[in-house]
Amino acid sequence: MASATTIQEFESVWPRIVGDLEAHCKQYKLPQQSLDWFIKSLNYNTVGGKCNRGMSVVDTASILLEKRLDPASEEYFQAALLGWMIELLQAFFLVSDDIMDSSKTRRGSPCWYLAPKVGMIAINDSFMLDASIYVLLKKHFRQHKNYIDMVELFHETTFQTELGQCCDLLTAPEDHVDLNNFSLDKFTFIVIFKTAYYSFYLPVALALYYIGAATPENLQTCLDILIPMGEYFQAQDDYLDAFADPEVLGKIGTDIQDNKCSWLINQALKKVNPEQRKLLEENYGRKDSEKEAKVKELYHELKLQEFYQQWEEERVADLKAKIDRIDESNGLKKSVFEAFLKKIYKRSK
Ligand code: DMA
Ligand code: MG
Ligand code: MG
Ligand code: MG
Repeated sequence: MASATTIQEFESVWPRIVGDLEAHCKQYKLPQQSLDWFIKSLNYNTVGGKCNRGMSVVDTASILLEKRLDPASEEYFQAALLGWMIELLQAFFLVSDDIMDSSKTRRGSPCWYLAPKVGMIAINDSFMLDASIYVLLKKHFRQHKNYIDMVELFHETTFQTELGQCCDLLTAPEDHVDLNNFSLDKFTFIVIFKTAYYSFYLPVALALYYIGAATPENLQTCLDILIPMGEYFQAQDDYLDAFADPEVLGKIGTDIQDNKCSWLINQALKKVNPEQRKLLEENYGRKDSEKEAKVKELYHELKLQEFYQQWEEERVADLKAKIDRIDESNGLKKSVFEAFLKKIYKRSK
C-alpha cells in the first residue's frame, strides 16, 4: 500500500494556492489593504489544523491509483488542491461556527473574530473563504470531465452542513433550557449533516471524481461507510469538548454552556435518576462556569468517560466489519476507509 502523504508535503502546495487567489484579486485591482487582509485571513484560518480531511483526498487518490504521488508532480498538486478546497470549506464553517458558539480559541490561538481588529468582519471573511473554492475549481478543473460534478458536490455538501448547523443552533436556544428537546435522533441528524458529509464523504467522493472512478455504486458504498464514521467522529468531538485538555485539543469546550444537544448530554439523560436530572435542569446551558463545572462533575459520577471508551470500541468494530464487506472488484479499496479510520481512532485532538 502506498504510504500516506505528510503534513509537510501537503502544506508545501499551499503558497501556490494563495498565489492563485492573490492573482485573481489583483485582476480586479483590489486595494492593497484589502488584499493583505484577505491573505492574512486565508493563512490564519486555513493553515494550522491537522488537515485530515484535505490529506485524505491525496491518500484516497494514491491508494486507488496504486502509486505514491510525487509531491513535486502536477498530479500531486491537483489532488492536494482539492484537499485544500475542503480545508477552505472547513475554514469557512469554523470561522462562522466560533462566532455562533461564542468560542474563545481555535487551534491554540484566539478565534478569528476575536483576533485584533477583526470582530464581525469575520462574517464576510468566512464568505470569502467559501467563495475561494469556486475560484480555484474554475481555474484548475474547468477542463476536467467531472468539473460540474465537483462543483455540485461542493454546493450540495455546503448546504447539508448548513442544515446541520441550523438544527444544531435551534436545538440549543440560549435563553431556554429544555432537556426534553434533546434526543439521540436529533443528535444523529445534527452530526450527520453538520459534520459527516463534509468531513468524511466529501474527501473520498472528490478523490473518486478526480481520478474518474466515481460511479453511483461506489459513491453509495462511500456513503454507507463514511456517514457512520462521521457520526462516530462528532461523538468523539463532543466527548473531547468536555474531557480533553484544552491545551492539547487547541480549543476550549463550550457545549455545556451553549446548551448543545451533544453526545454526552444525551447519554447522561439516559442514565440519570430524578435528582440528577434536576441538577442538569438547573445547571445545563447557562453562561456560568460554576454551573458548567457541576454538570461536568455529574458526567464523572455517571462514568461517562468509561462509557464513551466502551462505546468507541463498539463503533470501531462495527465500522471495521462494514469495511470488510466491501467488494473491491468495483474499483474501491478497503484501505481507503481503513486509512481514514486510523486517523481518528482514539484521537486526543
Ligand atoms: C462542528 O460543530 C461543525 C461545524 C460545521 C464546524 P462544533 O461546534 O462541535 O465544532 P467545534 O467543536 O470545532 O467548535
Ligand atoms: Mg457548533
Ligand atoms: Mg463550535
Ligand atoms: Mg464541538
